Amino acid sequence: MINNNRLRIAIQKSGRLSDDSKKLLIRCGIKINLERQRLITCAENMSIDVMRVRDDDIPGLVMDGVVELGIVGKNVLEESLLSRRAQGKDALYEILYQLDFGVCRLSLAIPQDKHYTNLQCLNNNCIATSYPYLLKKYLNEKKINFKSFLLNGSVEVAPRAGLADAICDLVSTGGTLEANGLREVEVIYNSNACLICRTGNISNLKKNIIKKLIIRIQGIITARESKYIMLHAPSDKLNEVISLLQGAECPTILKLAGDNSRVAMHMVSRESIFWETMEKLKSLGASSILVLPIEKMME
Ligand code: PRT
Ligand code: ZN
Repeated sequence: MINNNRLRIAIQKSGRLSDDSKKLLIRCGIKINLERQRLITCAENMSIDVMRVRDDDIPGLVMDGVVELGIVGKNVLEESLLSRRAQGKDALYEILYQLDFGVCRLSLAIPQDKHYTNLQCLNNNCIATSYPYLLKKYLNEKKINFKSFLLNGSVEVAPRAGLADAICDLVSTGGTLEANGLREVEVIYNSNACLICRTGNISNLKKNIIKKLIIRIQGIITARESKYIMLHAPSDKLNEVISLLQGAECPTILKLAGDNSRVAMHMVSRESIFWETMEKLKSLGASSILVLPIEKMME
């Protein structure tokens, strides 16, 4: 039985977004036991219920007001939005946060040996896809005639099976396309997971929990992208060291016991530190260079 005073969040039950979605909620401090195969799990320490469903159902659950929040790929969200609009249904939601997982692109791909110079080469082709609305939007804008062939899985085998001339499917590494003798010719949509919220009446109680969650998510994501750097540097090279660490905030400079020519520097960098940067620091005379992950951040 759903308690209406509790904030409801829908995440993917099992698939590419489920682990990252679960981890994000847990790192936000929500205590949930997702071991049991339940549709709805109640958090022990906050007024939050987590609903685990197929990713395709998440936009509808948010837009129809069954849950307040959802974590879903923008590809699924946009397809569902276009499909609802085509059926004359409302699509009321807002994207609260772009998440740093589920990164992929929806692309057009053709058999390796098929001639291709530009989109016109796909004129009057039959294109297999699970995303007919996104495909139609893109090709209509480019004034390309085509026929779409709806497949909900194994889209990449369609050309070989003689079902289509080309495909429009999600790509991340490109390995699946290559293994199926296909090549990517156009990216039609870039996607990542996002946190969405339904619009309309939401009680102040729930709004406050949502605000708190967003601040925590922001803290987790900036912490993930940031690093804590500690190093020893020659006192006369401080400016050069700082200019190498572009993403770093004002460093803390500390004296080193028994060494007046060098100082210890501590700083938070908003960017990843690559081996190349560490090598340059070393050549400036820096030593004991430590790059540490940060767990949480609040500004
Ligand atoms: O059961 P349910 O409906 O919940 O899951 P699903 O099978 O529909 O979705 P799932 O778990 O496969 O993907 C969920 C979401 O993850 C997608 O909607 C995207 O937002 C995101 N995502 C990120 C991906 C990929 N990367 C991805 N590579 N979804 C699918 N793929 C598939 C793609 O369809 C192709 O078959 O992986 C293959 C290509 O991968 P590469 O690495 O070989 O290019
Ligand atoms: Zn799905």
